[in-house]
Amino acid sequence: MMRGTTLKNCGGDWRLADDGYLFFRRLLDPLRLLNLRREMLTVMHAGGWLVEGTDPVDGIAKAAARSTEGDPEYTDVYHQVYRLQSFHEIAHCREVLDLLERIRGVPMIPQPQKIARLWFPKFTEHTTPIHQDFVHFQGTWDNLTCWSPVGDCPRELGGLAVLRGSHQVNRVLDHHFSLGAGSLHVDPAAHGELADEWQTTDYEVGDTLIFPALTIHKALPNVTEDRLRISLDNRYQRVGDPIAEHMLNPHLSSMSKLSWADVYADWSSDEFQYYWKPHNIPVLPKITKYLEQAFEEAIQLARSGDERAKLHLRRIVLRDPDSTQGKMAASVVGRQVQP
Ligand SMILES: O=C(O)CCC(=O)C(=O)O
Ligand SMILES: [Fe+2]
Repeated sequence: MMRGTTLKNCGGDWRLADDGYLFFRRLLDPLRLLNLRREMLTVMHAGGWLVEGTDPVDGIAKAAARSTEGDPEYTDVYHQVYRLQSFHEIAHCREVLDLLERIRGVPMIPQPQKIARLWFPKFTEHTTPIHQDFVHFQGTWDNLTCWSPVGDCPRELGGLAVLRGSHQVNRVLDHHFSLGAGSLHVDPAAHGELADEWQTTDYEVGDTLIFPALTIHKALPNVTEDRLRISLDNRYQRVGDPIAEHMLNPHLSSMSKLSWADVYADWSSDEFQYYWKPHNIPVLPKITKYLEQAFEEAIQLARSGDERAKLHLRRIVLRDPDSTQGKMAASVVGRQVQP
């Protein structure tokens, strides 16, 4: 349970090795983020997600538009947001890169796959579950995730919480099926050595939380009445480290086709287009066992009547009916499924 402990503000103090995270207030320029917020929400407004007559920057969501990763209607709007030049450019800002290069002592590069989370209110069963990033983003354990809300993010809006010191398990823990972003969940209680020290804060615009790929973390539920939670989570690696192949692609492009050429179509500058190519980063095949195991678990759980697993399988049937997983999911939940 959340003990109400607060993230320590790092200032210049390097605590990564002890705590498994660093937290900086106002690392990013708040004005730049607020401009990005307006741009992103203007796209969401055009996609029908916001209450008519409200200012897009307030992020007031229409209940009927609720969707999440895995839903085709989420990907449709998300991929429009994903085309924004400013959304990609912010991952290259010097404040972050200089800091990460001081931490690692070598040149760092943002991975091509940038991520935004556009989280609807009161859709709490889809909250990002407890996990280690390695199962999703792979590459090396030293990759650093930078999570920043795009706008203020008080606890009730569902910011990130980290389990202090959890990176010291020094291995990838067993993850199991869960609803919520990534579909994978780890139970820290199953690993006795982990202290129950969850830490979070009321984030303000510009704040950034940084952690390596083994640190256990989760999102808090967005329990606000009607506000979208918008955040960025980008990953950085040493220029010489290998990258998992899927991180070279736009996020959620496996759910709905989206190429870098599509992403770049309306950009006014090519400075950050295909910026990783000259570095010839070694590419590793994607490790598929984590998600394959979660799918198997979802099938077993759905067969024994688990509603969350059934919901997960229905999404797959809707999204991808002719794939191997889609057919197997349909054999459990049927083909005629309501979104
Ligand atoms: O923002 C979220 O809900 C998930 C973010 C996350 O897990 C991450 O940044 O690694
Ligand atoms: Fe994560």
